[in-house]
Amino acid sequence: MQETRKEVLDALASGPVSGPDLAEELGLSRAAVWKHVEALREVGFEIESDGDGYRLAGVPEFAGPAVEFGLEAPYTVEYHDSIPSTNDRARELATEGRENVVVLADEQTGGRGRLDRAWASPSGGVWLSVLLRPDVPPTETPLFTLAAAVATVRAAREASVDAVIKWPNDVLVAGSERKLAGVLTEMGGEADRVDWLVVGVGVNANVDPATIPGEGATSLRAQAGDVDRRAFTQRLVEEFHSLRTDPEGILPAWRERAATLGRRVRVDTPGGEVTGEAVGVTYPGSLVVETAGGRVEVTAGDCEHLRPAGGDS
Ligand code: BT5
Repeated sequence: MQETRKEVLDALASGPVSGPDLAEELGLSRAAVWKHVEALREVGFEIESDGDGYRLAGVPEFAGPAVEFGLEAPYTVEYHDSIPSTNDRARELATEGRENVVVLADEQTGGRGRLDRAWASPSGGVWLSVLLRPDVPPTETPLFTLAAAVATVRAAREASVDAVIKWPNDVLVAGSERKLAGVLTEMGGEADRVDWLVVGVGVNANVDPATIPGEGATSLRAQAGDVDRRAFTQRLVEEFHSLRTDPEGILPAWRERAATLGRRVRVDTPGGEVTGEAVGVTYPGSLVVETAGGRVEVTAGDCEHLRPAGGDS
């Protein structure tokens, strides 16, 4: 949101404030104040005016300005009711030189998972992509995927859903293999330098799992009832931001919430299948698997949990 509009909104939130007072406080003309108020009303903010002045009476449930309002992280939010893929849009913004943008959608018509798999994205979800230009080598990008998974788990837990992480990018409901969210990280750059990074997170928020093809999906709605998507998205983005600005904390936080550690796993990697016990995760996000033939570090692949934690060995 434009800076002045944000200031007007902040002033209205602690209102009531009269038009002339607001104009003086922000160094604007009264006509300009009125224009900002109208523009905010147009995007869904409820602004009441009476004898005492203007006052913010309601914030729209889910839209860019609403998510940006009160967001304690330095990102602008570009919202779409419907878009093919927020990752594709963020990549487009990357070619325009932008950074620190969250592309957010209510519905995606061409959502993507890893390896070009389809990602079902009906209306009611939280489908978002964060565009960054971090000063890191490409080898470090898996850390951002892990950070996004941790941030999603934290936001889900605040929404009363006990979420855990399956390496590398799935968020599941604890004690099950039901998938609540996934992360798709994409980057552009050179061998030793990242130019842009797009971290896409898809969360089945207020959606009915029956509308998601295939087995094994669940949603925040199915687990704990509808969530306030505005608050949820803000928590997710804020947690992600605080993790990425303190990268040392990412692996410990991930380990704390990992469902994969201590489990027997089968990982389908580009170099073949790896089966054994997942015993750790190491920088920058590789899974350490104790196999019959010794320890193997896996940097990428699809992981399957072979039996429940604490099960028979
Ligand atoms: C992922 O892929 O888990 C990454 C998903 C990332 C989606 C976000 S939404 C915002 C941004 N914009 C995009 O276009 N993408 C990102 P993967 O691990 O490959 O899992 C894909 C598999 O999960 C599919 O093959 C299905 O089996 C299953 N699946 C598809 N849609 C699902 C959903 N909504 N919930 C749970 N599982 C789903």
